[in-house]
Amino acid sequence: RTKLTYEIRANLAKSPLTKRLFTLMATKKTNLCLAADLSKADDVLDLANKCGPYICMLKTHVDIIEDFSEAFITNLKTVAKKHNFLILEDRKFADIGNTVSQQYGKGMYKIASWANLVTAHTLPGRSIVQGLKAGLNNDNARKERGVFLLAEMSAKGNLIDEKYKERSNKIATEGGDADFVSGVVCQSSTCFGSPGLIQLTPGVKIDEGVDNLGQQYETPEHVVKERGADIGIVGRGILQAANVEKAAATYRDRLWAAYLERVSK
Ligand code: UP6
Repeated sequence: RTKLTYEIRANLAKSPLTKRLFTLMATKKTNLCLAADLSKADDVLDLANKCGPYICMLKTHVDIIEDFSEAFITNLKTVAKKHNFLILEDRKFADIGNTVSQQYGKGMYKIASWANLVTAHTLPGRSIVQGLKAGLNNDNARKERGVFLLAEMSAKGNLIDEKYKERSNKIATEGGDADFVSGVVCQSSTCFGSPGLIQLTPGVKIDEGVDNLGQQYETPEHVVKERGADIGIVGRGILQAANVEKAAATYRDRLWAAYLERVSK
């Protein structure tokens, strides 16, 4: 899987949205996902405007935003269209299907109406994917939607073991949900083998190390070449830079160069 180009893998993807993401990465030449972990709507929009040209996806935690409004979503969608990136709401759903379907489609945020992609834990089993699908109402069901399933975490001391990882892989690759699962959030190339799925890897920073709350970082080159990341997620590496636009360009360049090297060998 990790030796194939994104163009080839676009043709192997089973969901139209995954194909679209692979193609977007290949044409825009970026495998950078920016984690926009800011608490003011305007700050997220400003960041998205500045870094938009360098990213394939913007990752949100909508429940961090203090002044959330429908206007924010309208504006975010406009910026996403202008700069050609997808929106991933990192909700990390983890409940029974019936609850998840409501959390996805209803409430204040109506995530299913605007997020191209979401994340979910595999802890509840396959029903979590079915619950998400059930959360798409008639209107949203016509839009392209997908989920990334968590099979590993970057947090130090997390409880995920080999068996959990293997079983998560099965949920992602087997069964009838290939049209909805876009990939896996994980830390190693052994998480799954299917070339039609995308590996999303957080915990990426030029200065590797650990933060004071257990987040573990590896360099862009390490996550792409040694850990099998197809897309690297970068938050504070960019957010805390003096110039976010310049930092986004640097991360894009380094992640992309690592990918080119990986597929050329
Ligand atoms: N994230 C992780 N590790 C995981 C899963 N998700 O860090 O295993 C998410 C966090 C955060 C981003 O929720 O939004 O990726 C990482 O941000 P950082 O680069 O600022 O640490």
